[in-house]
Amino acid sequence: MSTVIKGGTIVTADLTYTADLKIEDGRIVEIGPNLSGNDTLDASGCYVMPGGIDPHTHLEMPFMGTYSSDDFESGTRAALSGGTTMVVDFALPSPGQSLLEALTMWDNKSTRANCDYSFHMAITWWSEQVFNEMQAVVQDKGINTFKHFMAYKGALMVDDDEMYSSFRRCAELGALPLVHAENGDVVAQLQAKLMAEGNNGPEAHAYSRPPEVEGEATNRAIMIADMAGCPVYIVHTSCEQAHEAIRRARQKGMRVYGEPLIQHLTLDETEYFNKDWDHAARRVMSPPFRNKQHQDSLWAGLASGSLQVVATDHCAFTTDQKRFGLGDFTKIPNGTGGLEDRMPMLWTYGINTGRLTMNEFVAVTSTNIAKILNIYPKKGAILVGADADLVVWDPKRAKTITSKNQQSAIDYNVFEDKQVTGLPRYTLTRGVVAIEENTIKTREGHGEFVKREPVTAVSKALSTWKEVTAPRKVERTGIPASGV
Ligand code: DUC
Ligand code: ZN
Ligand code: ZN
Ligand code: ZN
Repeated sequence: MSTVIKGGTIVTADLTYTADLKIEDGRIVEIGPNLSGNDTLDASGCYVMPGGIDPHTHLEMPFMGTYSSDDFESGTRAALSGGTTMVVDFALPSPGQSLLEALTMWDNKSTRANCDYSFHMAITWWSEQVFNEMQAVVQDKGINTFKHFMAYKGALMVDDDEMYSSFRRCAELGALPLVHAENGDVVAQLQAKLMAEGNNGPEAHAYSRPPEVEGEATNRAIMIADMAGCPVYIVHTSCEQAHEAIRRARQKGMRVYGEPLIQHLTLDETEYFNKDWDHAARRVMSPPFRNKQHQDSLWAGLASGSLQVVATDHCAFTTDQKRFGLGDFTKIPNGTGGLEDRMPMLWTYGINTGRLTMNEFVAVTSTNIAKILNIYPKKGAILVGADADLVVWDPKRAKTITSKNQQSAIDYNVFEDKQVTGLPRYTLTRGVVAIEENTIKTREGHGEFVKREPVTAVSKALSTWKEVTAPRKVERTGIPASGV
């Protein structure tokens, strides 16, 4: 059985050209003119692109006294309907829990996935057991990324001692540390102060997490990574201060990556000043939305390459769940959805405005992260032999985003009423059509776990270079006999 995608324009991270594309057994087998096969998908007037990869989701995650409401079935269905064909979710051991035990829990949940997926492993505590299990996670389980929370004090947060230990272990194992960069100690004090002053509404959430707490933590994570001799990936980069730290580090030759979210690119802090409590609380996430100056900085980073990936941090809570925080903003479950809307929103606000080129769009939604995660060209590529995870993108298809027609399980959408132009005509997961315009053909359980090999370090970080080029111990000729 073969499928041919016919009459489209292929767009990759570096090329735009006209060709047909033939698929067999879930893979691309031929690219060229006038191909034929058993089935034909009409791509005339469309762009054929690598399916999106969202490297930052929290599906069915226990968090802040509840569980995020999209599971691997509804979450990956939402992903496919918006042109995303792979997600990377966070396996989150509770402090004290074995990493491998947590991974089994995530393995069990993910059996329902409609598209391929992988996991990042979170380091939420430190011990000899964690040190040892990290090796099994990388070498036996095919996970080459470890997430660290510098915020959520008293819950998920790790301190600098734990982070430095884990980063050094990542360096040994060829793994990439990921960081949620916010200074959790400062956030905790600001939260207490705001509550004591009677400022308990969702707007206080934004005041408790100013850009400075993110900028400080981003700088700290980058410096600690450099001292540990590993690269570092900063998740949900939302502000100029964090972007500046990443930019500066990259300019010095450090392998530092930054990931803005589609929410931060397109929604701003005024959402928290909405008179309607539910409206504001539904948009509570960390880091919070920022002002236009920060948004412009993120767009500029995507265009210039100082920021590499657009993700969602999809962590969807219903309105009822958000209401846990009535009277105390610190109890509003943090998180927003976006899996279904990331690609159409980025196309509308990036391509249709002229901020990004189509090749940049493919790079930041798919190819760059495939390379960072070491799964390129299986994913993120249109090449013979690559998985046929593809989106046939109709730049003229338009809709108004509304929760009434969404795949996500929650009862609202943070992009409600936004007009988008640019939507999938078809989404294919390993050659199988999962979405055909408005028809959902997803198959529960079709998704497979994608193993990721460790990366051999090709260079040491700057501070490590210094260490090896300077003398380790100075042979002294003059040593005073004793102190006074
Ligand atoms: N931020 C959120 O808003 N939700 C999940 C975790 C996170 O860091
Ligand atoms: Zn986070
Ligand atoms: Zn509203
Ligand atoms: Zn997250």
